[in-house]
Amino acid sequence: MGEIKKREWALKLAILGDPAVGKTSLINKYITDSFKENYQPTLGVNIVSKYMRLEEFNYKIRLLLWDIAGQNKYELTRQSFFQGCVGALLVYDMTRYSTFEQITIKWLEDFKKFSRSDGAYILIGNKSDLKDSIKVSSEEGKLLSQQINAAEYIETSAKYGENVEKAFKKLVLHILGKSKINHELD
Ligand code: G3D
Ligand code: MG
Repeated sequence: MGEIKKREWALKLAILGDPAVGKTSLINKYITDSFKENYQPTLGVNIVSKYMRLEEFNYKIRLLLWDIAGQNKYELTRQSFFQGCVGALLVYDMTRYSTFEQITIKWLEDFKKFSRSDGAYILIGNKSDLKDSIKVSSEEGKLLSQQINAAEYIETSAKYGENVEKAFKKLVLHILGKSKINHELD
């Protein structure tokens, strides 16, 4: 093939985690660089899209970010929620231990059961800015990420934007690294 064509690649990503861990805040911060103070539980499933520029690739990458909903609605739509999903951010709240435990009990389990077997996932400890209320240590986070074979462990603050862009970029790079696209680009 002679000419180099710019092609578009769409990646469907799931943002998973217990209620109020900061899933919607992470997405909002990433998409619009804004942080809403008022908590509005997501109803149903929210899908937002954003183009990502990666110098390394001659592809235009369009991210489709699937954000869960109230638990019950999600149970009903689980199948379509995960269909075609190639990666996930597994998010817990560093100030609430139960949300950390639910990563293995529920979210990773769901992702493995319902999405592609070669999907990549990153473990996210969110609310890193709430230094005085942290209940899950960085060591525990790192250890869990190794135990569950997560591609990375990243601590974020959706409130201040710390590591938010990095988290999405790392996830995409891991997905691209795992997929056939690398060979096509050679
Ligand atoms: P969810 O989509 O996972 O359910 P939300 O969670 O994004 O709606 O966030 C739930 C609450 O946590 C919101 O607070 C939100 O402002 C807060 N939050 C999210 N991320 C962070 C963070 O990084 N740091 C801090 N300090 N707070 C965060 P409220 O008070 O509105 O319920
Ligand atoms: Mg939400």
